[in-house]
Amino acid sequence: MTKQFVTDLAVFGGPPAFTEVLHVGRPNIGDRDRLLARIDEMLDRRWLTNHGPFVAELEAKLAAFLGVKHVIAMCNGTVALEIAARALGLNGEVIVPAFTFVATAHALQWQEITPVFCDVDPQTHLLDPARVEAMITPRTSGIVGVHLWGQPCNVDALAEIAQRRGLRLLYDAAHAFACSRDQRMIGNFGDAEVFSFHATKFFNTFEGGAVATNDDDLAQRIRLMQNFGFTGLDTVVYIGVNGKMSEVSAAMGLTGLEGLDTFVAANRRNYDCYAAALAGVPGLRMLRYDRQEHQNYQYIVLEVDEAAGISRDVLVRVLHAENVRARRYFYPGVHRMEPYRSYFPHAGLLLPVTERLAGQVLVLPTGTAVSPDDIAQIAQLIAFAVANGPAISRELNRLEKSAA
Ligand code: T4K
Repeated sequence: MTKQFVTDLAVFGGPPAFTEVLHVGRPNIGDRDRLLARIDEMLDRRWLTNHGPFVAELEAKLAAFLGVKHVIAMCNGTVALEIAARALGLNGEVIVPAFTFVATAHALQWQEITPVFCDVDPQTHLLDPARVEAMITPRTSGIVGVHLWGQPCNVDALAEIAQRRGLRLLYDAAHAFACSRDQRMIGNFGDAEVFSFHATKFFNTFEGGAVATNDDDLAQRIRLMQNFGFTGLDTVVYIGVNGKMSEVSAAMGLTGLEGLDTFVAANRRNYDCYAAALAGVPGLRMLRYDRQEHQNYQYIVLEVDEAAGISRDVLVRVLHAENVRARRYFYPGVHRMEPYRSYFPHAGLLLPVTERLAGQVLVLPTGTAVSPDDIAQIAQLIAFAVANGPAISRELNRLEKSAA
């Protein structure tokens, strides 16, 4: 529905553009019949978890897909990060970006490893290797890079720093399943890489995750830690937790793998629609992916700067009222969340790019649940809001004052 006047916007009482809410991270489901057949098979087998045949099949298929020696399927990405960090012997301080999901830092702090927040590159939003070097102290044991939005970190520069300074290098690849760097799949870089297969991810196992590594010893330690440290029926040789993936999750994963091309195609189509429809809207920058690489195109990321004449937060308010649930990932920055805010109240001084991005970035709905028509409407709404930014902000202020 085209908006003619500012007062037509739902935020001012007009009818919302969408009757149903459009979400970021609507799960890709895949072939329902194939999934239900697998669940039937699993129930008939009465083998529901603890390294069942679906988990084994999924791990083998993931390893082949990524071209990596070991894939260890996990119950979620956060536990996978915790186990990988522990198996790598991370301790003291570890350098991480603050422009990420809070789990990246929590996985360390949970084990009393101090995350040291490092700023990111303004174009890619990825850890800036030059700044990483400056954050290293005698207590630093490693670096956790995040392949944010599915883009690969500067893996060469980070590997060089890690090697020269004797640090472990772990990647949080939660966003980067099915993405590549120089045609090499993410999963092959650093000491290990951790995927999330959460429902909101491009490829999901309801809840789930995995560690990928080419290091045999590390893979062995991770497997032990993931299963309480058991090596035999009654033998425990290591401290461990329960990080196992269940069979029903693996069934979802196997079904999702069969639908991967369809998911990518829908995301790429949506990405192209957004790029075309938003080109030329002042003050907006849409994050561009390298089309020469494998990409999952799962995140439609916009930066809204001063030239837009509307703040990111007002734009999000306008979109939410229209039932477009755009997200302010990763506002306000992990360093501004507890416990980090209390531990490091001045961290923001060293994170100017993170601070700016936390105030300017928004992520738009995509995936198989979003159609090109939806995108045309969302883009129209955004263009309308930008064209009328000052009037919208004035009217919102006026309403707030009169309500107070
Ligand atoms: N590292 C990074 C860089 C990550 O992004 C994440 C997870 C992790 C590590 C940790 O991995 P996991 O332990 O989660 O495997 C969501 C996800 O819960 C989280 O997995 C994800 N990152 C993060 C970026 O997004 P929230 O708090 O935004 O979730 P929520 O409930 O608001 O859902 C997001 C949107 O998805 C909503 O608009 C609703 C929609 N949704 C969600 C679910 C669960 C659906 O439509 N259907 C669903 O089933 O964190």
